[in-house]
Amino acid sequence: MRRAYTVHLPRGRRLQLGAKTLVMGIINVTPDSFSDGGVLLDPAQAIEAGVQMVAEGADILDIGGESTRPGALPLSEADELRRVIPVVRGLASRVEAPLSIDTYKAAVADAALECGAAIVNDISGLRYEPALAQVIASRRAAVVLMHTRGRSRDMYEHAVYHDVVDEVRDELRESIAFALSAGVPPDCVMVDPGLGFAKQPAHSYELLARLDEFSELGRPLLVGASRKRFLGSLLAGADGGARPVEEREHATTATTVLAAAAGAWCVRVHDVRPSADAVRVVAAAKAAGAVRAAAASLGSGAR
Ligand code: PMM
Repeated sequence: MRRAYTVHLPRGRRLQLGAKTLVMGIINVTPDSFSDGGVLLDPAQAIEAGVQMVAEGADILDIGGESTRPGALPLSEADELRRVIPVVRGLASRVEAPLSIDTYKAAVADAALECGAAIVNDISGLRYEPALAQVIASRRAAVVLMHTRGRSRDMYEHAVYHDVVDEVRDELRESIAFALSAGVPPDCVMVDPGLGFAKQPAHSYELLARLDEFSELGRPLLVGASRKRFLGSLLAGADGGARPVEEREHATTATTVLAAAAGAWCVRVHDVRPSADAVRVVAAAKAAGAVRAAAASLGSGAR
């Protein structure tokens, strides 16, 4: 059964997470992200891309300045601020959709929240910079706690699990406990299993297959599969080479359907329209199923 959640955002705003899975559009202001690096380095272009994503059905925009692709090197705080802040500021004045800042750095999150962002999307689940938790608490922001292990440069060394779902869930539970201990209210917290992060392809598929088991955490679930390596390697061509990133869109839509059907509250994607359409189809089918179930239970009650 899909739970409805209300996530509290700064300035008295709320995100209602109901029957339809939300779509988070990705704006990577980076020269080197694995899927779209270099496309949106110019702030004006990144802002236009965000406006377009909202027109195509994005409910949230996620702005990031540091690539987290495997092997990527960390970016300085000053460079990250230079990349993301003009985009956050520009989009805050152009779109109603809540803005999320994809960073693990406390100073970058603080500046982005000051300029109008409402959500911090931390790929490290508050492990890289624990001080980020206080920033989120004091700004009354919402947070996505994603699961990973190690750093981008060495994450695959840590991709060893006995039961990937149990272990990811336990490690997310620790991140949630840490956030709450820093004063982040429970209804500001969302979780993400971190597909592809310190996961081999088989781990990502197992997580996708067992997403419903994350409902035990009692927090809304975000799923980010868009264009990831585990899709590219599955769809390898006859030459054995992975499917290029720009040809992974149909596979990404398949993951959106799986996530929505499993009750995820949000999917994070590069190409908004296909996923925005897909979540509407899943919501309509689920609503029809609910009507049928209600009618059946009324019928059995009458007998
Ligand atoms: N994936 C990437 C970056 N940030 N954040 C969350 N919450 N979940 C993800 O799966 C995730 C993320 C890497 O993909 P990108 O470089 O295309 O943004």
